Amino acid sequence: MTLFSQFFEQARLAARALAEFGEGLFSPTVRLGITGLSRAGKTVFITALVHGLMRGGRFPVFEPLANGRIAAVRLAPQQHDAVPRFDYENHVRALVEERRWPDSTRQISELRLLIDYQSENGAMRTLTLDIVDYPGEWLLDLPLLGKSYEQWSAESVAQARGGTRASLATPWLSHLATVDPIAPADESVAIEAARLFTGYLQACRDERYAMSLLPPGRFLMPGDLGGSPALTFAPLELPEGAEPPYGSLWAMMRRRYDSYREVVVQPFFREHFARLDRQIVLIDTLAALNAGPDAVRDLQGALVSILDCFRIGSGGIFNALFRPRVSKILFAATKADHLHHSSHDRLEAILGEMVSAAISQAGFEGAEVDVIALAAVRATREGHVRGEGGSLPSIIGFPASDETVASEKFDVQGEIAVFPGDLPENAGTLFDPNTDAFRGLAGGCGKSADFRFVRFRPPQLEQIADGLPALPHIRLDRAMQFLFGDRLR
Ligand SMILES: Nc1nc2c(ncn2[C@@H]2O[C@H](COP(=O)(O)OP(=O)(O)O)[C@@H](O)[C@H]2O)c(=O)[nH]1
Ligand SMILES: [Mg+2]
Repeated sequence: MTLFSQFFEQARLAARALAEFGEGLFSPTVRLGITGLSRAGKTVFITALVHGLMRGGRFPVFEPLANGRIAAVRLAPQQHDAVPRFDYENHVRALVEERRWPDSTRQISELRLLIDYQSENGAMRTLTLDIVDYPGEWLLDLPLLGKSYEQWSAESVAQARGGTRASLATPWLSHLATVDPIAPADESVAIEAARLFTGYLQACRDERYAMSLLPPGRFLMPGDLGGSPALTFAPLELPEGAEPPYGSLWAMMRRRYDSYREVVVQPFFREHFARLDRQIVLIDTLAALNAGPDAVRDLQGALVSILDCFRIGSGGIFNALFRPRVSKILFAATKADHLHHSSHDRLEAILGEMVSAAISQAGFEGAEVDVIALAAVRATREGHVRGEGGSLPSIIGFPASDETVASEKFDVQGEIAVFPGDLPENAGTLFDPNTDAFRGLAGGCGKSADFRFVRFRPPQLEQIADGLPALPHIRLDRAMQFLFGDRLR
């Protein structure tokens, strides 16, 4: 970015901040970002939160509701006309009436809620809560803004050759070996390279491997850009210190990488990310534990990248492009209902360990950060099953129809009880770099993996006089209190 365009950005942001500040004086607004990698639980979280607020769910820790200060919660037309609306009505129907998990979304979307409440001094007020759902994959693109195509290529190729990734990258790497970067640009070579590279990224995301750190984010979550030239590029193996010959494949790939940064990455950070006030980052910690130590390390790397986006006052190119104004960030381990409650605190401790390591690695300062283990929707109840060592704390629920355990498909109609495995008391043992700390599915051990978390169907609800009640949850109220409870005082 040139100096002039940086200056222009700064001026534009300052003008906008002033305008939004003025607006905020009349109607207080919180823009709450909900992010997380695909399948972390964003859609379920937003649906359960909105449904719970509108139906007056059981939220003892969410103070304004518990104290009866919330008079009404309603949906309102959103602020931005060009952003898709979060499809709340369809998602809630799926979850509550049809007892199936909502369809996954691959886009940014918004939903506006108006909360009428009585302030602590007795006055009636309305808080506007703008909920913004966006793919966490897109946050992982931030580092690309500071990297040339050549740097990114070298790093991506090196990364693909190490650890678990190597075997998954074979088809792409063998193609790469046949590509001459200084040959004349050829669209069909670019398409094939992008296809194989995307295939490699997708294989890494597969639940057996559950890798997290996989930029460019739009290759996995294209939004509305699938198939466009800005997404049709891939790393090349390049001679060091040289410049691409005019008209070469290398030159074309570099141009597309640069467009990706300009037309995709920068607008996202400027138009959406920079406007958030509060943020929850949903993390499927259990999926990483399921997959094994490599996935846990990879998730750790992704957390560092994510925190980098929220760093205030880091200077340089990022701050010229946007100033994060998020004042509170909550990292949440989702799907805690896959564990017996005796393990909820342990799950929180595991994520807490990862987040504090990421905070020191990223040299993070800025927002207030907290960590929680939650289930936006509780799909299970608890019980005990008899095992070899006596009675084991287990969870009971209806297995999702497509669920398999150690490659055996469930064909049961009724409920099942599962012992999901014990999380370690000392979270540190999971991150010991000197040992393969535990066994996961990526190791190919299937049945002997240390943890195996089963997917359940959403819970059955008892009909009440005026429809279906709010969904059961675990600690959703604590998350709400942290994220916007203070704005309802
Ligand atoms: N048991 C349980 N499963 C959940 C919960 N949240 C998400 N899931 C599961 O995770 C899947 C992905 O969730 P979704 O909200 O679509 O993820 P997104 O891609 O981040 O929007 C769902 O289809 C459910 O199977 C939860 O609170 N409890
Ligand atoms: Mg979603």
